[in-house]
Amino acid sequence: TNHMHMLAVDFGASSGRTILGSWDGSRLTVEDIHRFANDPVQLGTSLHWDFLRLFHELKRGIHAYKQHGSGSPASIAVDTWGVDYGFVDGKGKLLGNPYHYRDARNVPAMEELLSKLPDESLYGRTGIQSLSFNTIFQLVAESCENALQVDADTRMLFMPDLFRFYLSGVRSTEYTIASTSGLLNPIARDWDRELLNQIAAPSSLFTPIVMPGTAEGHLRRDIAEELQVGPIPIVATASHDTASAVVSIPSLQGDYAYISCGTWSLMGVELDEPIMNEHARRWGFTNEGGAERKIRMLKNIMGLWLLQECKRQWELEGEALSYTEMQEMAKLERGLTCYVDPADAAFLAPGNMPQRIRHYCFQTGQQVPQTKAELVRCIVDSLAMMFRQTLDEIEHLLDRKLTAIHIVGGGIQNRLLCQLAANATGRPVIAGPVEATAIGNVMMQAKAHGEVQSLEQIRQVVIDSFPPDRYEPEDSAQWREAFETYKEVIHKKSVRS
Ligand code: ADP
Ligand code: LRH
Repeated sequence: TNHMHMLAVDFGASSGRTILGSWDGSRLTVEDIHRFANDPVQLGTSLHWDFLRLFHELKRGIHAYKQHGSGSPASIAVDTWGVDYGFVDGKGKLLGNPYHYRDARNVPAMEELLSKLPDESLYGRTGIQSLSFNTIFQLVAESCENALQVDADTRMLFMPDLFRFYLSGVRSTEYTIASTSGLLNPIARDWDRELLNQIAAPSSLFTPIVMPGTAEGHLRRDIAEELQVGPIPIVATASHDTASAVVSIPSLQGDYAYISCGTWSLMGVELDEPIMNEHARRWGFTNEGGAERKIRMLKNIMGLWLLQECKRQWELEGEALSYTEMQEMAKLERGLTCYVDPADAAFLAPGNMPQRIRHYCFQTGQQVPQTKAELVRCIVDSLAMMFRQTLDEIEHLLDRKLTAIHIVGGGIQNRLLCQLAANATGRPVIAGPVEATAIGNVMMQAKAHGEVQSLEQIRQVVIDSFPPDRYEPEDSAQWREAFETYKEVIHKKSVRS
């Protein structure tokens, strides 16, 4: 093989990046060529993504590649966060601006649907945990606003499909992103038509589903002319960011849990078939689709969102801190003094996070964190505890012990979190790669080009190309004891509310 260049465009919920992947036939190197913020916009009473700006950044990334001077890339692929979508009419016009999954309209829509269709039966059909922002509930909200009464040529496209459509003109739905919607049958890996009927979504809205690693069309001629590049092939990669992240876990064993750690912490295991029993439902596990027909059985843990919102609040107050500073100050704290339940619905919407965390601690009769350092430490301790609890639940569901925790994504730059995750779980934490999502995105493009054949082969490439860091568990006895306190606090709160 000659050197091959591929562009991965990874839109995270907090920031996006264009990564250049260079493949030499056995190893991959990656290089950032463009980075940008992804700031949602509150417009009137609604919270939206700024799709036009994001599409502009996508083009700027392709332009940056051109400046880089490496000739035409072999392909481009886009991945994004889960669940969100837009509508495109028969003429290719975007109808409205895509909503942000944290928009307030989803909670009542979820309650409305669950009052007609109990969670047990919904979960039994889809294997997806009922979170208010799942596409299915968003569509119920659309339906209440009569927004699903569209003409027969209109299609719903998930965010990566939407970007791909505006790059290539092809309207299709990639499997891993569709699997986040709560609209698929996880065994058939296809739309659950009966369910679509039940929520009054016209079946004409939904396009055929393609599997990740499929080349589909080329960069539209008008964009190619605008950017003065050639007819670059466009690939449908594992276009749910978490699915691409899981593709690049550097292990060939099956005895670990992974955490894809960014805005969210997605913790779980890779399986061949979903686990959809009553324990899995009650504990909040979801069964999303992975590359190579795998199932990602995982839990959506609120994650570093809690830190992001503290950081944003402190900026508003004119006391900006970097993530590095936040982490350094929290490291000096004693720790294990107070906890929040990261899954508490009070933390989902954007807002004054320090105040909400103090309120939670006050309500649960704990020491209330006063300083910024105490607040950050409370969040990181709580996340580590939730990882421990989730590990226990996964081991129970699988009926076997797991020997390591793999953490990938931007969150591994929080070294304190990695160490505390090891302490809390009593397992070594293997951290990296930091750009797991973009790497998975690129390697699924390589697969579409026939450069690699299997998930094992891809993971061997990641092992050879991106050596991870390792954290050994410390202070195990102290953490075991503290875990009992954490569980009491969480339990007390959930019983009261
Ligand atoms: P997403 O894809 O969801 O937008 P990323 O994978 O980019 O998220 O990870 C973003 C998170 O990484 C931030 O919320 C922050 O907590 C963490 N992070 C980024 N840079 C640093 C840093 N220098 N030190 C510690 N944590 C960091
Ligand atoms: C993480 C993520 C996660 C959820 C959420 C909405 O970026 O994709 O897996 O789906 O966003």
